[in-house]
Amino acid sequence: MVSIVYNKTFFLKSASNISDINIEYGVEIAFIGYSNSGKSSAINSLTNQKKLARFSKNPGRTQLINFFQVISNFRIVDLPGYGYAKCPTLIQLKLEKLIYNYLKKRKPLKGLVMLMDIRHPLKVYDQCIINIAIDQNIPIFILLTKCDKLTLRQQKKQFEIVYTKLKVFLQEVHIELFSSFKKIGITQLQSQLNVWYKQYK
Ligand SMILES: Nc1nc2c(ncn2[C@@H]2O[C@H](COP(=O)(O)OP(=O)(O)O)[C@@H](O)[C@H]2O)c(=O)[nH]1
Ligand SMILES: [Mg+2]
Repeated sequence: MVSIVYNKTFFLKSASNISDINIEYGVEIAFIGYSNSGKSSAINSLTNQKKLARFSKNPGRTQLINFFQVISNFRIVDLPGYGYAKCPTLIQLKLEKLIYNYLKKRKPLKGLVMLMDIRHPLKVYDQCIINIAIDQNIPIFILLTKCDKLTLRQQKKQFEIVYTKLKVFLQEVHIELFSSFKKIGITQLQSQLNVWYKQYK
């Protein structure tokens, strides 16, 4: 079992277009989800850094693809959050296109970590992204975020609902309860990233 040190992760670059990325080697794992789903907090928890992926109370501001280097040939990628209500339509469309192009064209992309607020899982955009991932053969690891907001019983119920829906069309369904606040699911997330890295490096 490879064990990777995540707390040395550093910001590498941002891109507003996939043709600007110009790094074609190594393994990339992208974090995807609605704005406010807890993406930046999850990346901060994963790497045990307070401000690596800045999280803000003003979601939707992050309209770029942000690359973080874990080790020399392994990156995690913070994709723009989708579905931010206050975001103007034109920007929303541009973001959707950016995300779509990234998922369709990015060769180093080997896995998706999809974050969904445990209280509102599998919304419209989530379903679209899952369909694209299936179509592109990109494995998905699902985090049901902010699980600290629910009782254990409610968490289990939400988990079952998501699992039941997804097992119909996903060959393997990987779902974890996650909380950045309570540090739940972080070692499971690290283990999955280790597996993907080992598999594709
Ligand atoms: N209760 C709870 N709130 C969280 C957790 N993670 C993030 N949040 C809150 O959810 C909001 C959005 O978080 P952020 O990481 O910026 O989400 P992003 O827009 O997906 O990057 C912030 O107000 C966070 O404080 C968590 O594990 N538990
Ligand atoms: Mg964010």
